[in-house]
Amino acid sequence: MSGSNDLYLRALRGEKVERTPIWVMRQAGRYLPEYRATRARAGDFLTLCKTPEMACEVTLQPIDRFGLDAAILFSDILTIPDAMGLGLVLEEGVGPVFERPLRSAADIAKLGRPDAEQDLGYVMDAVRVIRGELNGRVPLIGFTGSPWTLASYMVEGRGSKEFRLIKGLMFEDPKAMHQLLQIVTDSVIDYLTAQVLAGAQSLMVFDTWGGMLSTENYQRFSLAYMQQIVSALKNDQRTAATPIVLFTKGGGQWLELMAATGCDGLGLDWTVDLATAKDRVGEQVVLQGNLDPTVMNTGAAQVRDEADKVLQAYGQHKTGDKGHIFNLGHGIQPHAKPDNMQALVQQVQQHSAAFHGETSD
Ligand code: 1CP
Repeated sequence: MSGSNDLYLRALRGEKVERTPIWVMRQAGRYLPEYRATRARAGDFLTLCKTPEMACEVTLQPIDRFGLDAAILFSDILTIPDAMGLGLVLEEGVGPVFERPLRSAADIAKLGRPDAEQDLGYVMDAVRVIRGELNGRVPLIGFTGSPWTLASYMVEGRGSKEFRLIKGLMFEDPKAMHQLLQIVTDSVIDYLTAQVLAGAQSLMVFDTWGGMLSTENYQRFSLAYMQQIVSALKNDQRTAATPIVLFTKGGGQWLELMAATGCDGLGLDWTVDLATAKDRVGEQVVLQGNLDPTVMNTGAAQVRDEADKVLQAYGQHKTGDKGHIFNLGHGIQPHAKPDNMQALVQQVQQHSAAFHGETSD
């Protein structure tokens, strides 16, 4: 594939487009043999993230192989806590672990705000190298974790199922919790701004764990800080034109609240009915999603059928609708078959034009 494809950016701006663009969360990852080969060459995951040429190589692998409509920076959400001194390591079979998790209000009080260009310069270097290599082929997405999601890892020290420590902090010492969320938010704003200045053309905020909260606490401890991020970026002329997408996994009941932040798009997980989501907020924001990622572990026929159902659920793009970007409802899993990704991309790229015809109504 050659030339320049800006379909994804046009769709994210709510413009009328000729077909539905597609990219896939975790599109560079362990399901791809070429990713595993580069990771083996790097030695470990963090070296891969911290070596811009290698991060660039794996970012481009799924673009070269499948012809997706956007590239996402290869990095991780945990780079910010790492830069704050928590000591990130990726333990084989466990996942990311912090050597020095936050265990007290005193630990939180000691945190400093990283300098995005200095302390996270390897991320900005990766963005610059990737933009150069892409050479306009497809747009590049930058990203961050949400403050609540980052704070969860910083306090728990690793992935969690019960969120005992972070919720303990939230209920027992809300002042320290807010202090932590504020310094993470300020750091995220600096980080996203630096990514845009380095060349990121859209931004995605992964609120992977916001859905673990009650509605009231979601608003106070997750959404309020994502609101600060959206407002800060929209009020800064350097970042105002860069579209921003919020994704709260498990956040289907809060779409109106999320859309009201002034973000450009919402990521939807697979539990959300796309047709209903379109009725609720489809004239305010672009909707991104939401095929169940486990379908990618089955057969190509199933992938094609389920992809059609997602396209049909959004249905015709009518005047006033902001539009749809195809994605999975969460990251593609290590057991996914690469051939299924090819089938998915082809199905969406070939079948979606029918939903973009002229209709007045
Ligand atoms: O090679 C390996 O073994 C590492 C696996 C891996 C990969 C491929 C990790 C560790 N991170 C990544 C890359 C990554 N992480 C990307 C790259 C770009 C792409 O999408 O292709 C992105 C956007 C992320 C974001 C990320 N990291 C999130 C938010 C999105 C989501 O999936 O909900 C989260 C929660 C993380 C933390 C993380 N990093 C890695 C793992 C295994 C985890 C999950 C840990 C857990 O909670 O159990």
